[in-house]
Formats: sequence, structure tokens, C-alpha cells
Amino acid sequence: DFDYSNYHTIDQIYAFQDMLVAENPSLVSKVVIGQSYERRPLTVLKFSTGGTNKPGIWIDTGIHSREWVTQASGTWFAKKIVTDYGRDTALTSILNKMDIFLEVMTNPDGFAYTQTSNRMWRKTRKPNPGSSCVGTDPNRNWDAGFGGPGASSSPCSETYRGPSAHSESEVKSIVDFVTSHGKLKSFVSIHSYSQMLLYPYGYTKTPCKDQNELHNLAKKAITDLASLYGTSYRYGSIINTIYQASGGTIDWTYNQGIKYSYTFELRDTGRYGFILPANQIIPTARETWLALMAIMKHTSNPF
Ligand code: 0X9
Ligand code: ZN
Repeated sequence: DFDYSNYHTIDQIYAFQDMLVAENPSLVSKVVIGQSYERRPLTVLKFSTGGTNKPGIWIDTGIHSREWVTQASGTWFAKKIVTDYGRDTALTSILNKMDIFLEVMTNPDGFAYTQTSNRMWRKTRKPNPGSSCVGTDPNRNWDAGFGGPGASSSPCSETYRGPSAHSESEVKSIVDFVTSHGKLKSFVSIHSYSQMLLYPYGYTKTPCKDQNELHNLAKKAITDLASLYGTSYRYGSIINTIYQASGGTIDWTYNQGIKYSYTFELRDTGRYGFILPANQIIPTARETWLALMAIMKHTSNPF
């Protein structure tokens, strides 16, 4: 049985995903949206109660490979969905209206590298021609203010934006999925650490047009999150709350018309940082789930 209170290898998580599909074939399926630079499958778990062309909710974890509590929480969320469907009335009604898509290992090459070579690897693993430095920051590679302030043009930087927007297969595969799906209503991209819940924009100080609604929903979500263990989160737009960042995921998804676009920064606030002890995985996942439920409930029933 899968031990959610420990960190797992990339192969264990791929096997976990296949097992979840095998055990819950009427609810869960696996969608391969592309392959990474090193040819690993980019797998997305689809939770659906049937029907065609339902609106969707997207959740991704691990786009920055060293943020291990996010992939670990993603596996916990997957199990939580299959456990609660048909038991929890709120989740059941969400899933009766919408499909949920969950990409747990959004940067599998980086994740493998954190397990074999460098625990602190953040970027993709595609070489950069003319440089000995490897990789692009997949959270600076999106076509939203791409190339502006808050990203680097130097391949050796941790925030290297890449040679062009969507140059990274791990990003382009999501772009193609989002555009071909066409009916995603919420997009939640999960990072660590800092304990923040953020909405667009990161590349500009201009408030997004849904700022009021996104702000109020963020407040509700972090209030629910804190109700479990008292973990305190800050919230607001990316640029006002953390720092200016251009080419970020949720700025692109928001500009595509996905109103409920959010980024989480999970535990902690820096004591352990990216190296969060395994005994905090389940508490982190449990409290985050309450915030995700607030966002998903509002998305499926905004009024
Ligand atoms: O710098 C980042 O990419 C994020 N922080 S992290 O420590 N996880 O790397 C924050 C960026 C804000 N999010 C987006 N621009 N989408
Ligand atoms: Zn991150």
C-alpha cells in the first residue's frame, strides 16, 4: 500500500498512478499529453464521472522539480478524490458537473535529477546551445509578458526564460492540452514554499479584470486552509505579494480566459524550505485540500 507520509521516486509515482487507474476504472483514466525532453511520458490523471465536453478543473504539481512536497501532495489529492467521490457531497457534486485533471509530475526530468544528482534542481533538463548550463525555468517560459522583467535571458540563471515562449516540451504540452480542451474553468499550479495563494498578474501591475472576485475567493480558501492546523497564508496578486515574474503559468492561463487561475506556494516559510520533512506531507496536503475545495466549489457554482 502506498505510504503517503513519505517521499517517493519517480517510478513509484508512475506506478501509483497506474494502480489508481486500475483500481478505479470508472472514475480515473490516464491521459498522456506529451513527453519530456528526456522522453518521459507527461501523464495527467483525469477524474470524470462520464459525459462529453464537460467543463474542467486543472491542477498541476512539481513544475519546479525540487518542490517535493507538491508532487507528494498531488498523489494524496489523487487518492482523496477517489475516496471522497460518492461520500463527500461537495466533491460529488463538483465531479458530477466537471472533470478534474491532475498532472503530478509536471517536470519529470528535473524530478529524476533531484533524486539522482542534485536535490535542488528547479528547471527543465534541456541543454542550452552555446552554454554549459542546462535547463529553462518552466515558470518563466509561458507566452504572457514573456521576456519582460522578472525573468532572465541567461541560460545559467535559475529563472532563465528559455529561447522562446513555449520552447519547453513540458510547457508546450500543457498549452496544447488547454487550448484543445477549450473548457477549463479553473487552473491551479502548485509550488512551494512561502505559504501564499496568488492570482494574476505576475508580469504587470495592472490589476486583472476579475481581481475582486479572485481576491475574495482567495481569502475564503486560505481561511478554510487555516481552519485545520492554523497555518497562515498571505494572498494577493503575484506581483504585489511575492515579486514580479514574467512568463508565468497562471498569467498565460488567465489570459486564455480561465478565470479561476491560481498559484499556491505550500509550506513552509523557510525553516526547511524545499527540504520539508516528510512528516509534514500529509498535514500539508490535508490543509491544502480545503483551499482547493473552496476554489473548486466556487468554480462549479460561482453564485
Ligand atoms: O519564482 C517562482 O516561479 C515562484 N516561486 S518558487 O519559489 N516556487 O519558484 C513564484 C512565481 C509566481 N507564480 C507565477 N508567476 N505563476
Ligand atoms: Zn516553484
